[in-house]
Amino acid sequence: MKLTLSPKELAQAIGVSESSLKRWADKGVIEVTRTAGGHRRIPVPEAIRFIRESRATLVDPRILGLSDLETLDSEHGASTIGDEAEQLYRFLVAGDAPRARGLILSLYLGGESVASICDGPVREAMHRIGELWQHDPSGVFAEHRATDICLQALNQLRLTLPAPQSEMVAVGGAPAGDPYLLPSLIAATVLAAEGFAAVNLGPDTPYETLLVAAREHRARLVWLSVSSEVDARAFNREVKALAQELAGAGVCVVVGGRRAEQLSLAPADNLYRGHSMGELVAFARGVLLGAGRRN
Ligand code: B12
Repeated sequence: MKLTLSPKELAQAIGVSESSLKRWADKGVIEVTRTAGGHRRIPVPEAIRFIRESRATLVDPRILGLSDLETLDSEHGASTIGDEAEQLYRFLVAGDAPRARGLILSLYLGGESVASICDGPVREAMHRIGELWQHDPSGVFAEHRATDICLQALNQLRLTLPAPQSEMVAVGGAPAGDPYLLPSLIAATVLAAEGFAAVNLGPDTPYETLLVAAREHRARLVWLSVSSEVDARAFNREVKALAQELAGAGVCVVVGGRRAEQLSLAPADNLYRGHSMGELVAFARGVLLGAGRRN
């Protein structure tokens, strides 16, 4: 993917004149950087922000390096609200990675938040895939393949997000023994979209490792995504200890995931449970607001 675009390239990508584009840049509607020779350059994440917010139509996605979008024609794109989960499910079951990635990207460019894409179509499609085969050998194959395609799509989104503006770091992962890759990557992407520098330690992360990483990065938020069966008592003890260790530094610990729904959490001032990525966004905004007030 390209790092920056000239005004002419972005103009061509969204089907407007170069002069309009330069005018918007000079009015500050689009933020530009300048080359050593004084020419305007638009960072790709800024171009994507502009496309999302202005609801511009991307007539030539290849210019931005987003060729997956070209795989979606009117037959394959999601045409009605509520259609997306069904479409994504079909692409994932068929192993059609370019269309699945293209669909997720097109929802994002159309203005949907990362959280709503993941709480909606991604969650629904993956849940359906889990139910369909109930883990017979072909089901496990389909689950692995669908997981990999979603990881590609999420990583692609992550690369289009603006660099974090603040010193706010979030660290997280799934507990030791938990192999699930997707929920923690989703949490990282959602937090990155909120402006955090998100450090995803991924599956199978011991509590001590989370603690070390949170301290090393001076994290303000720690997420824990629990999908696998855990020993409820040990979990409670460990998570409470983690929250207590981090309380002094003002770190907020947010626990969520399929299994977390079934676990009771020991009360602690800085320990929260979230049920969705939408709720994680709400916690993240609270942490950002609190930090703003302190600074
Ligand atoms: C992919 C998959 C696998 C893959 C995982 C690949 C990988 N490396 O990631 C593999 C093949 C390894 C696997 C293995 C198993 N699986 Co499996 N798997 C799935 C599947 C299809 C998708 C999981 C997923 O990625 N979901 C997508 C995410 C986006 O959804 P989510 O986890 O619900 O997350 C949402 C919320 O929970 C929340 N959230 C998540 N994390 C966080 C964190 C925070 C902080 C917050 C606030 C919110 C939050 O937001 C997310 C978005 O809305 C599910 C189906 C399902 N219902 O999810 C079955 C499923 C979870 N698996 C199941 C089973 C039975 C197993 C196995 C036991 C099979 C076996 N016999 O070996 C093993 C157990 C592995 C283990 N050690 O735990 C069952 C569990 C049933 C149950 N009793 O709970 C399910 C539900 C399938 C089914 N319908 O039977 N699985």
